[in-house]
Amino acid sequence: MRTSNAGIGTLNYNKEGYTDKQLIELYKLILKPRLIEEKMLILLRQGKISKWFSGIGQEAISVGVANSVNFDEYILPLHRNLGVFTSRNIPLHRLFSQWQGKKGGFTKGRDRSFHFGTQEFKIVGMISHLGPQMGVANGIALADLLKNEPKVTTVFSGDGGTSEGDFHEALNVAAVWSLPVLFCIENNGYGLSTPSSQQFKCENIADRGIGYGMESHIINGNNILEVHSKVSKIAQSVRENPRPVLLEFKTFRMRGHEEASGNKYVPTELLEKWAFLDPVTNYQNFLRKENILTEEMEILLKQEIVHEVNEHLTIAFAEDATFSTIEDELADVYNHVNYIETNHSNKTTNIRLVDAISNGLKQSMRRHDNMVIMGQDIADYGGVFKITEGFLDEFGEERIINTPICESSIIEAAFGLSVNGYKSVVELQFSDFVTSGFNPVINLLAKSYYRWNQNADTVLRMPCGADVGAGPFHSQTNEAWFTKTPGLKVVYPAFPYDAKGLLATSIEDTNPVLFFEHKALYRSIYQEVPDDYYTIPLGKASLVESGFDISIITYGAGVHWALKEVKEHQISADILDLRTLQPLDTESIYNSVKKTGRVLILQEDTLFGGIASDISALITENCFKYLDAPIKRVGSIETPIPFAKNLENLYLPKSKLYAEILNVLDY
Ligand SMILES: Cc1ncc(C[n+]2csc(CCOP(=O)(O)OP(=O)(O)O)c2C)c(N)n1
Repeated sequence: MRTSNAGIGTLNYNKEGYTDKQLIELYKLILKPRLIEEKMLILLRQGKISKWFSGIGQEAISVGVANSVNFDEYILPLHRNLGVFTSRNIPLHRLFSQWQGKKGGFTKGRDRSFHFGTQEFKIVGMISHLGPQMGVANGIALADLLKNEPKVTTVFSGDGGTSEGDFHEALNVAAVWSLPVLFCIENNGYGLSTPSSQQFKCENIADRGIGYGMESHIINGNNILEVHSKVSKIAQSVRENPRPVLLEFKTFRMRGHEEASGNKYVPTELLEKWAFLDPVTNYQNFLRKENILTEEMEILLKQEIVHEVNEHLTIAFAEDATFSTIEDELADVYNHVNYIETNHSNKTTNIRLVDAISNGLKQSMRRHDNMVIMGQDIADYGGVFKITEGFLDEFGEERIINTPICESSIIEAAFGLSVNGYKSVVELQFSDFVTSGFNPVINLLAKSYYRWNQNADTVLRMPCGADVGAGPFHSQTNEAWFTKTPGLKVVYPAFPYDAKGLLATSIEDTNPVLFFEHKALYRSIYQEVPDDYYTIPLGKASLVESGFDISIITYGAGVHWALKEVKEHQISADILDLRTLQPLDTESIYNSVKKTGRVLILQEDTLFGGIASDISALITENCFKYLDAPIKRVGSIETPIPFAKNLENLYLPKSKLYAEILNVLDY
């Protein structure tokens, strides 16, 4: 059955506790987005702006909520929340420029509509995927708790968005961690064309609060006074007693999903019924009936807003179209931080790769008070690889945070922490499980700096790799999923010394870094490692073996496989351990190729679409005339990773490596 929002009855305004001045102020605030929208709809028809997601009929929520919280508290709005932006007093010309893709906006023309954030106005805008907003809010709220600041973070979602896993993960995390977040769900009856009845089964979204152990409320979303008075009270109580609260606002979307899509699928009776409940005209009528708003005042208020809109539109239209250069665009993909290179004393200890990582992580925690580690089973248990063993005692449960099994939400929280001034390291239990958090890595962490100059100061630790008899879901080395995505850095050490120094640097670096740790190397590779804290720059390969006949370019376990063959068969080879894959040290690659003229690129991952292919292409493009033989790529066979030892051996390229080296040498 096609049912939609059950409705909210009538609008009864209760002005108790409000002065006339405050009531008028709220009217001005709710009128403004309505008048801006009316203007935008005209401009849209004239082809002067592109897409428009209308919030008409829902303004009482954006405006009521935004004015219930303080200006120094973060809000995370969605596509229909113009009232949030106007309530934060963003100069309108900046909004207009943003919508026209101009530099006076917030994304230098790189992202559209409300897809931006601004630290200046404490707003974190959405990515298209909707749901991640909620996990980000958790991270921001967690940072407030860590700073002991009594603040509340407010995040919006539509009813459709509550079907996303992000919603469920975020509510669960917020409840378990008692985070001061207001989850504001605007139940407007439809998600695009899908009515609520096809979106969720329970009667009210608020009913879901029980399942998460979370307080929830249903609020009449068309009644500005009800929204404002109730949310103000709840926000204050959350500041005093930090906890998440689920707020369901019953409302209706009066126009189509976006202007081009229309709303033919909405029954006319519904539109008529809700037109009677219009949040702006009803409030206006109430104020008029109470003699708080006179006709003259009304005209004056409207004139003022229309004048402001027109004035700011003129500014935005006068602004030049956005131009840029390739250099400028590339320069904004990463935050170019100048961390201090740190050297170490000569005191060393012979330790394993796993110890070096643990050691580096601990020293970084000591160095950065604003750093937390999050992961599954990392606190008392010390993590499945025991890398954080003992950390809880030294740093406490505030900074060593066990997480529920919800990779997406935790990666989103890492971004929120970064927005609110915290560094984080997230331990993925196995790198395979990053698939459950793929969206925020690719779309949130990687793109935010380019979009609105917001860095994602987090390191994702990725225990990876085969040769451990662990089968298809605990053996992958999935770096290629990330090296392809601008905005991410990818580090992949093969030795304890490198692992410790590169981890320290990755943590210093305020860009998102995926730090791959090969499980088969954890306890098999020893090295003298400095006891002190030290850093190693990213983007510098290491020539671990020097020779003349062939360049073997590799990383991770491949370095050790290559070393074994070269030593055993006394081959005169360069073995270049890339150490970081993004940024990639092309200079060292080309220097080695120019010296030997023969190249074998070895990766543990399946061959097709891996980084070996790109390195091969780069060498062809830049060093073709130095080559004495075709470039050979060596990788695993194109299957998932099998469990049984013999099958795994068949899968991995180790056993064929020597023959392939000979082929290149003999060409
Ligand atoms: C992950 C994802 N899937 C699909 C979409 C396309 N999409 C954009 S908005 C929307 C409907 C959202 O409905 P709701 O959350 O109820 O918010 P409303 O638009 O009604 O305010 C859809 C399906 C998207 N943006 N992201």
